[in-house]
Amino acid sequence: MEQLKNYINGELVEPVSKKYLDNYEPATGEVYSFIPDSDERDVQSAFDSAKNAFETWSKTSLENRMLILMKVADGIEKRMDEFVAAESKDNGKPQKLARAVDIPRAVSNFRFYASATQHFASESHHMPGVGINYTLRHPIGVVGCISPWNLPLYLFSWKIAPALATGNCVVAKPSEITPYTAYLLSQVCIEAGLPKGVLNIVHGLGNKVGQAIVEHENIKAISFTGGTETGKRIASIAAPMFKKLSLELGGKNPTIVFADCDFEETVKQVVTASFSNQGEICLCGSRIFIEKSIYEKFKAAFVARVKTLKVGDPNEESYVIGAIVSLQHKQKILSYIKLAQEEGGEILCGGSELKLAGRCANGYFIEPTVIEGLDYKCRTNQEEIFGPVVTLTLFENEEEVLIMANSVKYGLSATIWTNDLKRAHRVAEKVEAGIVWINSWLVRDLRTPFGGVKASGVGREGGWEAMRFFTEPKNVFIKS
Ligand code: TXE
Repeated sequence: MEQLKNYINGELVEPVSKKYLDNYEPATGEVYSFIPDSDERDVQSAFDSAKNAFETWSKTSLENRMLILMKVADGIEKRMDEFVAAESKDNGKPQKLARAVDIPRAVSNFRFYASATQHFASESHHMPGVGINYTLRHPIGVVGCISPWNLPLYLFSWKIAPALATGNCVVAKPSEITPYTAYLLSQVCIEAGLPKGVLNIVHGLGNKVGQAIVEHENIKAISFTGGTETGKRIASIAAPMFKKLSLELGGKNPTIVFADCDFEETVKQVVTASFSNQGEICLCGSRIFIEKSIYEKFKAAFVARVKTLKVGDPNEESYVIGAIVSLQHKQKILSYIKLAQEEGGEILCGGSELKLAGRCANGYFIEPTVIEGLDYKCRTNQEEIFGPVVTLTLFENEEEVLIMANSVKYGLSATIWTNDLKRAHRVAEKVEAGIVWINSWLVRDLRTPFGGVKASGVGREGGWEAMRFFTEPKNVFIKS
C-alpha cells in the first residue's frame, strides 16, 4: 500500500522518524494507505526550507506569482478525476459532491488569489501642505496553515493560496484523517514549477506536527480551521507569542423558517443545507426553527424528503449521503443521537447507523436523522454534532426565535427563509453570525468576508481579508 510523503524543499520525502500512520477509507473501514508520522524535526526542516525560499519568493514579481499559482490551478484541473476519486475515498463524501464542489473550489481558490496579486493595493493619505503617508503591505515571512478533514483540499487551498499570493512561504498541515489530496497537490506544485521551499506540506498528528507549527517561534502567523476546542489550544500558545491568528472554528447554525416562505423550495433547500457532505460542513444548518402556523406542515414535508435521501457507497452516483469520516466521529455522532433521546427528543426519522452490504460492509454510515421535542437550551441543541443530525423547534414570533437562535456559544452562519423583505433585513441584522443567507444556502462569492463570531472563531478569510491577514501594513510618512 502507498506511503504518502511530506513535501519539503520541493521534494517528496519520508518523515525523519520513518514511521507511518494508517489512513482509512471511511466507506470500507479499511486501511488503504499510510501517512508520515512526522514530528517537530520535519517541521523544522520545512521551516528552514521556507525561510530559505522567502528571500526570493517575496521578491518574485506579482505577475510571475500569478502565473505559477495559475499553473497550480491548471494542474489540479487537469487531474480532476484523480483528485475527485482521492477526496471521496479519503473523506467518505460522494464522488459527485467532490466533483461538484470540493475540487472545482480548490481550483477556484488558486485562480482567485493568483489574480488577486494583480489587484491588491494599499492606501496613501495626503496631508496638504504637510506631507503624504503611504502604506506598505509586506508579506509576513513563514506562515502556518492547518486545515480539517471535512472539505480537505477546498479548505487547505483556501489558506495556502492567499498566503503564497502575498509573497509568504508556507508550512502547511492537512488533517491526518484526510491527507491524500494534499499529497496530490504536492505533486502538482512540483510539476507547476513552484520554487522549492515556497510551500511545504508536513503530514501527521495534530498534537505533534500541528502543535510544532504553532509553537515554532519563527512561524509568525497561523491560519487554522477546525474544532473550537483545538482553536482554544492554539490561541493559548500563539497569543503569548504575538502571532497573527485566523481561527475558523465550529458552528451550531440556525435555519429560521417563517410561514411566508416559498414552501416547496424552502423544504428542498433546507434538506440540502442540513445534510450536504453528511452534515460535516461548519456552515450546515443543524437547528431548524419553524414558525408555529406551518410547523406541522413543514415537519411532514421535510421528514418525507429526508426519507428519500439515499445513504450508500460514495462511488455510486445514486447515493447523496456517503460515509462519516472516521469511526471515532461516527461514534461521536451516535452518542449525540442517544443524548437527544435522553433529553426527551423524539426521533422522526433516521437515528441509527446503517450497515451496508458488499465492499462497504465495514464502513461508517449513519441515517439522516431528524429530532423534535427538545428544549432549545439542551445539550443536543447547544453543542456541535457535525453530522447528519438536525432538530426541529417551533417558534411563535421573531423575538422568540432570535433568542433561541442566538442562545448558543457559536456564531458562524444562519439562513432565513421569508418573503418579507423588511423582516429578512431585521433578522439578518440581529442574528449572531458572521455569514447570513436569505432564501438560500452556501452561495459563495470568494470576495466576501468569511468567518464567524463568538466561539466560531477570530478573523475572516476570503477576498482582501485574507490578503490583509497575510501581510503586515507599514505606514511611511514623507514631509513635503
Ligand atoms: O478537528 P481538529 P477535528 C469540528 C467538528 C469536529 C471537531 C473536531 O465538530 O467534530 O471540530 O474535528 C489539527 N495544534 N470541526 O478533530 O482536531 C488537526 O491535525 C495544532 C469543524 O477534525 O480541530 C487537523 O489538521 N493543530 C471544522 C486540524 O487541526 C492541531 C471542520 C483540525 O483538527 C492540534 C472540522 C493542535 N493541538 C471539524 N490538534 C470547521 N470549522 O469546518 C489538532 N490539530
